[in-house]
Amino acid sequence: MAGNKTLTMIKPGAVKNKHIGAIIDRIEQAGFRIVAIKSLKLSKIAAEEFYQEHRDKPFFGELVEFMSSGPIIAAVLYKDNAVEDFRKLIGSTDPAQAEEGTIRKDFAESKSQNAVHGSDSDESAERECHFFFSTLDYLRVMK
Ligand code: IDP
Ligand code: MG
Repeated sequence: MAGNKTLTMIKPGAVKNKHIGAIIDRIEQAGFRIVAIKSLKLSKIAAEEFYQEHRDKPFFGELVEFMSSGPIIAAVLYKDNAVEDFRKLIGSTDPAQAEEGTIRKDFAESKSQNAVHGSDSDESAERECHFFFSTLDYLRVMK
């Protein structure tokens, strides 16, 4: 059975461009409940740790630089089939390929600076939610 939570980040570019409110509105209007949320700035070490699965990719250095370049919003989102539904809402990694009406189509600047993160599986969602939050931060809403 599909899980009911996913982890999003509003990335530094979208925060800098003052898109936090518009992106959160899209997320809520799509039926997700924001059950934990915070603003923070990732250190380079933290960005490397979060994206460890990509450490051998050619874009890893650029990704870490960007994700640690300014404040982000991290949030746990709650909905049936959360991971898959949220990936649909944000669209393809590259905004040039993203479907009309998706968050990345409307707010991403480029493939690397693509406005938002969304977990890619229930296993990733579990790890990523615990990267930023404790179970205690959202347990009351999930049960
Ligand atoms: P995803 O965010 O859609 O799951 P991933 O393949 O997991 O995409 O890549 C993680 C992040 O790394 C992307 O969101 C994007 O910011 C960056 N990235 C991925 N592919 C490239 C690329 O080819 N060039 C530059 N940055 C990339
Ligand atoms: Mg990914």
